Amino acid sequence: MEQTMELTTDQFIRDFEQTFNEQQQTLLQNATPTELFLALAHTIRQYYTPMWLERNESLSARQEKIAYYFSIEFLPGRMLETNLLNLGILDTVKEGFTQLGLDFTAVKNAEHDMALGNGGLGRLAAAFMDSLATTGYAGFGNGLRYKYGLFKQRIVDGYQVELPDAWFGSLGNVWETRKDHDAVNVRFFGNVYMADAGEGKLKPVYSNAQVLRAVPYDVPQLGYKNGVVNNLRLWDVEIPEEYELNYPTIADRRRVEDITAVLYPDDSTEEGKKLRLMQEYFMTSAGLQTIVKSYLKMGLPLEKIYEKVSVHINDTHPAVAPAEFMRILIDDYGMEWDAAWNATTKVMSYTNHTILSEALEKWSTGLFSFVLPRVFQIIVEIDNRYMAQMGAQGADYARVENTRIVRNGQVHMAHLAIIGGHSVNGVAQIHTELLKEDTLRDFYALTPEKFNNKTNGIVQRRWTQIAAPVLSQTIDKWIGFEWRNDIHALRALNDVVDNPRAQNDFWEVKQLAKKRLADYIEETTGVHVSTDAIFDVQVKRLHAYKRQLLNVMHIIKLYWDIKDNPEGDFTPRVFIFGAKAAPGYHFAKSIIKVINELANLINNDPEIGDKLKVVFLENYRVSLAELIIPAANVSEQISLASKEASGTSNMKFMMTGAVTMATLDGANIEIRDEVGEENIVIFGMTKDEVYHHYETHDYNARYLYDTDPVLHRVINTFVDGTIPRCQSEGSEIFDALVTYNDEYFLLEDFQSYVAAQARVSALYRDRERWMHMSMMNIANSDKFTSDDTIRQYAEEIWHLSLPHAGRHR
Ligand code: DL6
Repeated sequence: MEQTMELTTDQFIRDFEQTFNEQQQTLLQNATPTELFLALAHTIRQYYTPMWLERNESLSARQEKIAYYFSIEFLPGRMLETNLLNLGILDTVKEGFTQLGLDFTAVKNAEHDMALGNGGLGRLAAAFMDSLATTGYAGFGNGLRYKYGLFKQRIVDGYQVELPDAWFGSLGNVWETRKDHDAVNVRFFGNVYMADAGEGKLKPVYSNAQVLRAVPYDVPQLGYKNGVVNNLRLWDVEIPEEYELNYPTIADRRRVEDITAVLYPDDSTEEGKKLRLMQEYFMTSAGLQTIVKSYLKMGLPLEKIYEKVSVHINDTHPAVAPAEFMRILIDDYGMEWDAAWNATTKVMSYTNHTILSEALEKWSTGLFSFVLPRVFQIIVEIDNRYMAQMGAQGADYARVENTRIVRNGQVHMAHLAIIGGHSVNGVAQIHTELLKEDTLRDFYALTPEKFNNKTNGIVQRRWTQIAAPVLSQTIDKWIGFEWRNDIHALRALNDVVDNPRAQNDFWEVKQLAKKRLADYIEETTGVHVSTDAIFDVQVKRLHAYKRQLLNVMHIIKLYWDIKDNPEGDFTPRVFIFGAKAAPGYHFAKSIIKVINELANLINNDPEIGDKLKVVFLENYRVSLAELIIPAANVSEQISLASKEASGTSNMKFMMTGAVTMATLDGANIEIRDEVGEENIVIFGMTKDEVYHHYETHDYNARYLYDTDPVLHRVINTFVDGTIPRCQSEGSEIFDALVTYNDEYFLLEDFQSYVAAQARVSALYRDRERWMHMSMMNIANSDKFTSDDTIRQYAEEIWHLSLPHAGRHR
């Protein structure tokens, strides 16, 4: 049943003014957007706090099973509007602000993005938090309370410059509540040996360990109009009072505070690696300790903890969880190994988010046993028992050897997550198939029953109702309001995709979004772009496999086409990029530099004019995505087939009416299945063709470069001085593409990409056809709701019941 707050505008104004007066002690009209934001956030806190308390009480009274989602990243972006929307009071509050003569947009923009994530992985975790609350399932997040997010990106002379992202800043996190009573200790380093504990049992004895205090801060996760409030628990580190003397200087204390200072500290040094491992263990141990404690409060037997608790390992960062859980059950609560192992494997489940082996974490046994000596002992024991058990079952020796946890001096974290759990899932159909066939094929052969697929999803409410309010109103106009509560109702739009008046409305909506973005582009980069042009967008992390460079090569081709024939009949395009490169990823940073210099060249060439523009928007983040995505005509999803596990921006673009330019990779394939072949533009090799090259070693990039004159000219452009101020970056790119045989097959896919882009230009000129495609994308995007994805996790992996029925389905 829908449960929105009963709140009149007058009541809101009274509540807001009272909170503001108590907090700020100044006149409303003199207040800065930040002061207004703080007062508004505190007003909202008063609204949801009773629901939060009630939720916690009812979950424990009913002894509900809870799933805990452990993730090193959570990327919610701004929370203000989501909280208002989910409480059902967004319009009331906006109206209240209008009546008070205050600018709601300025206040909303005063909130810093909660940027505890890097990209898709963290955004997915945040989406799942929203969807868990919205569907009503008891699913809680567990992560770290970083003071600095990934990094703030500035572009200086075309180069990426990384600045600390002080999102936490002086305001802190207005949404959080410190839960002191749930603080626990976490132990690192030292020596450990097993001593006789009587009754034939052993207990660990530690010496010289470092003990740190983990203090939780809870951030409420509100369901959409259903009164449900779940919890995202973020851990912070403190020095326990009894150990204060060990940290006499500020520098000593800072070293401890580093554990929750920054997301993904540089791990190119041993110190950096150590810090990351400490971060991962810190949040995992603290989370698991409190989970066991709160389970025991129910008075139920610990061996049956799996009946009330699921722990989900999101990517390999929290993959120490099975070993730590074993440690807690055995060392802290005296459980026998077999009972503990039975409980552990039933509690744990794991999502893999990549087939790139470098992203599947491994730790050297030296470092691991130094930082976590007792956990290492347990891992070795798990590994030995695994080998023995598999041997006893007569499993293929080579397979067992390939899947063991401790191997060649390394601890393989993905292996621990798989062996120590009951479920492994990929995040799109093709990705799960690849895990089974390739990346994890030995595991699949040994334990096929553990494998399943859960295609990613997005919080469509954020990408429509918040990011694209005018689009949302237009959908209301044509199919009514039901889709706002039940996204599957969006399919009614299929009936009007060829209605000329509807097409016109949706065209105008896109033009408005493009105008908003064009203004932002002009304001931030000084580049004027015409909204008559196709807005062609690629926003995502910068990585060679995502092939931003293929996009660049096509832009260079267009540049030469116009230069060769300035009077030709071109369909104008604005290419928009947004991307952060990992600080240590040199090649990705070179691509950023080249994009910026190419943009300078093109944007300042009067002969090119409005036919072609290139824009790189700095500091891509959730709030910027909310501006960019609804304004896109074309969504670039051009990774090498097999490499993008799923992608989620592809889903956001689809649902706001962009047409996808796609390889058959990740969730693009499922998007094609939903919209139909004729409403998406597919190009490039299939994953089987890619694998064929891997098997036959027959790929020859230099041959393509030598024999295709267009490619030849495009690639030479990187090094012949046409693009100024990037000689060394251009050479690096040339070498990657030609000298080192083009790891991601850009040259092979180039002509097919160019042809597909030419099709896009022709299609865009046929407005009826284009609007049909665009609206078909919106109308058929419901499959990608994270509400349905999370239902599948809840039902098929975590086996949760529905304590509070969300009304949406
Ligand atoms: O599952 C969320 C997201 C996928 O949509 C992306 O395709 C995938 O690249 C990303 N994976 C990661 C893990 N590390 N790497 N690379 O971020 O997960």
